[in-house]
Amino acid sequence: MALLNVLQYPDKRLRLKAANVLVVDANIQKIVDDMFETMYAENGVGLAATQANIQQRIVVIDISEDKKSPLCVINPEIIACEGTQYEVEGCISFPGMFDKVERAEKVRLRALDRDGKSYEIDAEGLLSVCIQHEVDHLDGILFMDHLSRLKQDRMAKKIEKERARAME
Ligand code: GNR
Ligand code: NI
Repeated sequence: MALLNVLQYPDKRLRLKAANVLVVDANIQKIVDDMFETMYAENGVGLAATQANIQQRIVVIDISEDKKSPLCVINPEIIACEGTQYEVEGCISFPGMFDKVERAEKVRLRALDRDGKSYEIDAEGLLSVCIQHEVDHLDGILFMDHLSRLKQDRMAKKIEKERARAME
């Protein structure tokens, strides 16, 4: 297993669109395992391959307290959604940035597991938010894109300032 480097905004590679996984083979399983290790090391509840500069439709999620409920999500499809919720989100690619985002309240997810087997689950609350946040990443969409232009500009400026300070 190995830790992967996580891209940080404003890295343009976060905007790349990931391609479907054609076969879930040992190569893909290695990426999945490395992504879980990286997500746990970063204290995240999810990680999309795009964040690790891998342009394949692979996501790992674990929203449990004890971090013993890994969910492997390959080629995710949100096949139904219902309602709306408005909750605070963060992102490993935006350290220290948080804001409320409007999402569907419930989603039905279809995906492949680590063995390449298709499954479907219904999700609500944080799991539903996380699924939508991660599928966005695979399409090059970031949580800040859901904010008002004013909030986007403020967040970009704040990040720019912090980067400038870190360079001193
Ligand atoms: O760790 C994460 N926490 C989180 C909290 C609220 C809504 C979404 C998330 S996802 C984030 C990890 C991450 O950046 N995944 O792409
Ligand atoms: Ni994220």
